Amino acid sequence: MSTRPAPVRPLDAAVVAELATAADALLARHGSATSPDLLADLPAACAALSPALHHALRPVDTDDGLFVLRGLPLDDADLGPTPGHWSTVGDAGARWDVVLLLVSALMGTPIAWDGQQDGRFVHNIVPSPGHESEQTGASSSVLLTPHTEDAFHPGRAHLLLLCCMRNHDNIATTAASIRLTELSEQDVAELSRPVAPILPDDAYEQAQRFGGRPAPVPTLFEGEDGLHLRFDPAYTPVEDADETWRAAYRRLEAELARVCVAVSLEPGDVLVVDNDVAVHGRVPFRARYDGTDRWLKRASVRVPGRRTRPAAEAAEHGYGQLALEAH
Ligand SMILES: O=C(O)CCC(=O)C(=O)O
Ligand SMILES: [Fe+2]
Repeated sequence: MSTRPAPVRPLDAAVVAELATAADALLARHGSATSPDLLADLPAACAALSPALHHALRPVDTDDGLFVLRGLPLDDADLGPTPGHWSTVGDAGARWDVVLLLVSALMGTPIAWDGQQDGRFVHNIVPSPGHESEQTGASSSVLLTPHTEDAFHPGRAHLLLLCCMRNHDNIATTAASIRLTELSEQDVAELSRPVAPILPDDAYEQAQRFGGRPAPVPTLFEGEDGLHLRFDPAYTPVEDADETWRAAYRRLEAELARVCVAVSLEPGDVLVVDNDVAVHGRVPFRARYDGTDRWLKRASVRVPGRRTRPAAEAAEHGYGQLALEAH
């Protein structure tokens, strides 16, 4: 794992105050962070924000495929206890849901999934009893292996946003960019062939019930601005693939491990990951289950007009999963 620090975009006091004021006004007007009217109001709210704030939320512009937005003040005492499961969060940290929705809408269009966390646009990532060793955000005791978010789905997000509520034990999110890897031309060509499918992950209720085997998809593909990836080894039946492809896949895994950075998020940090360029994961940790556990809020964003993916993805089915766009 590389010890390079993750790129940080500091927010100045004026921009922080503007974002907080806009979030508070939206929440006051609509009463709840999950209000459909609030979602519909996001483009108008963003249009009223300053050029400085728009500039701060310009596209990801680093080879790391990510940046950390830092400077939003979060007072731990205002938060209340970390919930033990996403389904019991209710309105806890609602102001931060709205901050994250504004940041999302400044960068693109927030999306939600019919079958995940009740269709909420902002997910809560907390360790949950009984889920310790899953490959989902609710786990803790196992390494969450680096993955493209919602890799199985052709409608997956272009950007993944993780906002840190609480992280007393400095548990790192990990991220690795395809742009920093060194792979031979043969390996890139091999991994650009559609050889193995990616199965839906355990966080999706309906997709689990969907019968039939999904089609094989390419792991790597050239887009407008360079190489991109769609990678989720924990849900890829690699053992069914031929040995030449598997060897190339192993070399990709090793390269991603070599360039991987560990980002220990601080309260108020928003990590923005380009989901076409970088994969992300998390180191293992011991959950506390005492109301002081690590707690992240997560949003998924599509960038209208972005052409980074193979045209063939348009023909993939979506497993009955409905992606809902905020506006
Ligand atoms: O807990 C983390 O740092 C990342 C978890 C994750 O993969 C996600 O929320 O998509
Ligand atoms: Fe993830």
